[in-house]
Amino acid sequence: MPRATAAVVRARGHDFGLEEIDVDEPRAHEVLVRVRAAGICHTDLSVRAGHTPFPVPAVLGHEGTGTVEAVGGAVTSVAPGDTVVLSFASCGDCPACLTGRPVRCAHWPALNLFGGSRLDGSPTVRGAGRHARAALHGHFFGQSSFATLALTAERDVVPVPAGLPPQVLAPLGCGVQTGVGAVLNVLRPEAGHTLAVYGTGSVGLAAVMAARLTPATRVIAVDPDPKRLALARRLGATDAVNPREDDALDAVRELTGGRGAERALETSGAPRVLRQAVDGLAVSGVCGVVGAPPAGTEAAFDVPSMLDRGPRVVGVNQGEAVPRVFVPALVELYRAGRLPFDEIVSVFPFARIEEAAGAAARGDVVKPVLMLA
Ligand code: CXF
Ligand code: ZN
Repeated sequence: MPRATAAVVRARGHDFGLEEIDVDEPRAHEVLVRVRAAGICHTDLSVRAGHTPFPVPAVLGHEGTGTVEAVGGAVTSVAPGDTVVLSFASCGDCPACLTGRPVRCAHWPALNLFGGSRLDGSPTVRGAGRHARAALHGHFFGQSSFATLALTAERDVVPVPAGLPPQVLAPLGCGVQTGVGAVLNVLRPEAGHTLAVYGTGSVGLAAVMAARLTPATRVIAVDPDPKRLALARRLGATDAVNPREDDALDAVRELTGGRGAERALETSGAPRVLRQAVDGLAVSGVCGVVGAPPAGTEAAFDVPSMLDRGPRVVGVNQGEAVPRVFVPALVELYRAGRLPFDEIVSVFPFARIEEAAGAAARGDVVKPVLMLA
């Protein structure tokens, strides 16, 4: 069994600890990837804190890039040595997968979140040394990329050109795909529209960058951190609103001549902000919801104004992207200088994963990326 070094969360709320683990050999349709870089996403920290359910002890990590180390006997689209980006898992066989919506895969929760194993229940990772006999959960988003080796299904890796900075490729498969896809695949602002982006973490800033590729004429970034607002402006926001200084709802209405924003994206996960985002919509506006609060969180809406104004509130997962189509497009747009993802990345050595997680939680960095090799 291949041996790897992994960041293991032994119990809810505990630190990541580097440990040796064993990773299963690839089955027929699987790929073993030597991970070079892995992004930390809010969902990793939410699972670690116990806010998003996943069995522990576990190897988390659900964004990454690396080189194919070995492939199963039926794999045809990648070969050892190829550079790949890791993305979420989908079954490929259900009606949603067969109609090009892998994010809506019938097995999405089991494959990506709650399972901790392959769909058939078999583990993909095992503890080594003194943890050899204890259970270890992996296959997080079909990958568990906080390890020097990740075992994934062939359909969940995206071949990309060699030679690009791994720290830029690493976050494409979740955070970046989520923000850019929300704008380009779902909200699709039209000429003259205003897009209001609530929260300027990696998803919000990726959305702001993507808005520059659309005919939206006004892009309003809303965030309490002045440094983030300055970065949002550099990446394409035409206006910045600090809710600590101004009422965000009033500000959005004022900036849009009283109409409200035709499109909004809520990335903070705070129900109060979601309410604001919906209240700040123009008539027939659309609000995408990507911010993920703890399981069970509810939000309130003004019901009569739903009838008067016809807002649409749309949950968006992974930018509703098909990774094998969308990630290569993201790579091309980065190479052309049209989506400068490098501007939101800060790199950390793998061994400093706790420091990286702390910096992200404090908001000191936007997208921490761990360098594993
Ligand atoms: C997650 C957010 C929480 C629900 C599953 C998808 N997206 C990215 O990490
Ligand atoms: Zn994520």
